[in-house]
Amino acid sequence: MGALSNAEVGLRSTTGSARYFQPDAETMPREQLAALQLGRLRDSVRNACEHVPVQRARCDAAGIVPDDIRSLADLQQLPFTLKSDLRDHYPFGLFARPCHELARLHASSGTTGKPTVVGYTAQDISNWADLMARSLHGAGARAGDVVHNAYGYGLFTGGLGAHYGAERLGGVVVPMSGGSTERQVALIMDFRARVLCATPSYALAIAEVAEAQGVDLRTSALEIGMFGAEPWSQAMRLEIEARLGIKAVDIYGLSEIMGPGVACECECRSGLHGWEDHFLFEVIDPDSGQPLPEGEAGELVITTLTKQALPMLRYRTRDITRITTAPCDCGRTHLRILRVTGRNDDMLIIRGVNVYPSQIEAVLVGRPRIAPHYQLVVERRGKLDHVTIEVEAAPGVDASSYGDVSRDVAHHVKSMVGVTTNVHVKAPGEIPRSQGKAVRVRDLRPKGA
Ligand code: DLL
Repeated sequence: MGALSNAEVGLRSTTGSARYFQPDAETMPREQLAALQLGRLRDSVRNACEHVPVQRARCDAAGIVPDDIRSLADLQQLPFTLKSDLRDHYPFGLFARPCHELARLHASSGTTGKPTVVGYTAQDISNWADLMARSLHGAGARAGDVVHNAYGYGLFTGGLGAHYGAERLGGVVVPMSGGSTERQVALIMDFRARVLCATPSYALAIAEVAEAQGVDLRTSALEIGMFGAEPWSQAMRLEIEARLGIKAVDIYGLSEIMGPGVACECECRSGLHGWEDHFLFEVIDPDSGQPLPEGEAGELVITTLTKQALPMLRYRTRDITRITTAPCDCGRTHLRILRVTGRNDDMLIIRGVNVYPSQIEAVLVGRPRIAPHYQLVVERRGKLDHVTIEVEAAPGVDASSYGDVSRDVAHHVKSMVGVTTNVHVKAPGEIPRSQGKAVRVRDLRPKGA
C-alpha cells in the first residue's frame, strides 16, 4: 500500500499559499536591488580592507579606497580572490573577525595539502538560513514539510546548511547525513518525507537500494528533491525524477561563499536564481580575467555583500556557467545562473577537444542496456590523454552483449560529444556508489605532467 500523502496526514501547514519566503527581497525591482548592492558592496570592501591585512594590501596596490566605490562597475577594479589565497593564509588569515567572535567553522578537504577553512558569525549563519529557506520555498517546500536531509553533516556545508534552512522555513528536519542507505529508505517511507536533500548521485543510490528492497519510492510522500554539490545533467534529472517520482531541483553553492543556497531553481526550473541582495555575480573569461557579456559562458566570480566573518572580493569559483537577467515567470527579480556544467579543473582535453564529465553523463544516462553509473579513467599514453568510460550494464543484460553495448556507447559519445573513447562495460554493482559527491574521474596521469 502506498504511503499517505502529507496533505492526507495533515503535515502541510502555515506558509502553504505564500508564493515567496521573503517577498520584498525576492521581488525587489532591479534598480532598487542595484542601489542596495552598491551600499553593501562599499560596506563589504570596507570590512575586508579594515580587518583583513591581505585584502587591504591588495586594495592599496590597486589604488582602491572603499568610499570611492561609486558604481557597481567599480567592482571590476577590485582584485580577484583565489582558492589558493585561503590555503596560503590557512587557517584564519582571510577572516575579518577574530576566531572568538565566530559561531562556526566549516572546511573542505583538498586532495593535497591544507583544507580550505571558512568561518561564520551568528549573523552570517542566520543570513545563510534565510537564503537556504528561500531556496527551499522557491522549490516548493513549505512549513510543516518533513525534510529528509541526506547531505553529509560535519565540516561539509551541505548537511548543516540544509538543516538550518529547513528549520528556518518551518520544516521538520530529519538529520540523516549520508550512508546507511537501507535505513534512509525506511525512514523516508515511515516519516513521510516530502522533501529530499542529497547529492544527485546519492539520490540515485537511494533509489537503487529502495528498488532492491522492493520499496517503490514513487508511492512515497516524496515530492521534491533539492540536489546539488556536484555537476549533474538534464538526463540525470529525468532519471532521478522517474525513479523517485519527484520534482528534482538544482541547488548551487560553495563553502568559500557560504554553502548551499547561493543560487537555486524556482518552480520554473529554467536557471538558478542567484540571491543578489547578498552576492554580486560576474562571468569572466577564465584565461584573460575579463568580464564577459551577459549570456556568454565563462567562469563564475562571486563577491559577498553581507558576509561578516569572511568577506570575499571577486572570488573565482572555477565553475563554468552563464548568467541571464531576463525576467523569470516566477516574478523573482534576481538573475539566474544556468546549470553549472563543471569546474575548470575537471575539464578534460581529449585530443584537443575540451570535455566536461557532465557532457559525457548526458549521453550515458538514459541509454538502453546501461545503468546510470559511470566513471571516466584518464591515462597518459605517449603524449596524449586517453579516456576510458567505465559504465555498468543494466540488470538483466546478458554478458555476451557487453561488446555490443560498448560499441553503441562509444559511437554515441563520439557523435554527440565529438571525442573518441574506449568503453568498458562492467557488471551491475561494480561501479562504486557515492554517499556524497560522486567521484566521476579517476585520473591516472603522472602528477605534474
Ligand atoms: O558543495 C555546497 C553545496 C551543498 C551546494 C549542497 C549544494 C548542495 P563545496 O563542497 O565547497 O560546497 O563545493 C562547491 O561544488 O564550486 C561546484 O563546483 C560544485 N557544485 C555545487 N553545487 C553544484 C550544482 C558545496 N548545483 C563546489 N551544480 C562548487 C554543479 C555544483 N556543481
